[in-house]
Amino acid sequence: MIGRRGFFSLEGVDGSGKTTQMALLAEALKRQGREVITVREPGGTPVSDKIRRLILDPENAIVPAAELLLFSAARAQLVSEVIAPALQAGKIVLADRFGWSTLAYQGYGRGMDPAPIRELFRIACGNVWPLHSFLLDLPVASMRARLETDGRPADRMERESAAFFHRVREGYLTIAGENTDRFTVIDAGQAAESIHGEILAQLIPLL
Ligand code: Z5A
Repeated sequence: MIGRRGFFSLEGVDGSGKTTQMALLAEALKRQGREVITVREPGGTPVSDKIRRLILDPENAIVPAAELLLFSAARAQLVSEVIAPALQAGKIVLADRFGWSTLAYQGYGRGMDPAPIRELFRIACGNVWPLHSFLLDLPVASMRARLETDGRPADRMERESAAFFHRVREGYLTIAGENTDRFTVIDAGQAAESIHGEILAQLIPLL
């Protein structure tokens, strides 16, 4: 997939600080006078938000193939309705997760074949893909500690085992290692301001 100018994603396990960093980054870029939109996956359109509720509801027993298709369906709507038009209009798009999450969670986490996953990217995203992604890397134990501090009830994905999240984390590191030209791996255990500084320093020259 060829990365699109102005399109960036944040990746990492839950609690790695993506939401925090998205807010800091969007704020910094807006202060520079740039037009920025932020999106979160799954979600971001009426249909994608409904799919999000379906996927994350702990009451739903969803088989891996259906999970993969649901994430892909939510992404297809988001790309078509929001991301592609924003890029077309010359805006910067910051995504809290994009397709790399599917490779990490459904591919490495669930053990699904990456070839059909990549085919779904083509169907759902066409030629829309982040130019560069920032992997906020955090050990699973730290992730769990942060989520416990947050105190909100765990959703269907967050109820997965520690072994699942170890596979996801290792999967992310493998993906980033295979795509060094389109990933920056950042130690997410640092203070939020330090992480923000690293992301900003890498991103600005890419604009
Ligand atoms: N998923 C999938 O399986 N396949 C896919 O294709 C896609 C997604 C797109 C979506 O969850 C779930 O769907 C997710 C992956 C899966 N599931 N899992 N498990 P979500 O959208 O509800 O949430 P999330 O993306 O996983 O992350 P999150 O819980 O919102 O966390 P975060 O955005 O990475 O972190 P945060 O909210 O910024 O921070 C978490 C806490 O840590 C909070 O208390 C902060 O104040 C604190 N924090 C943040 N930064 C720091 C630093 N630097 N130091 C200390 N504490 C910090």
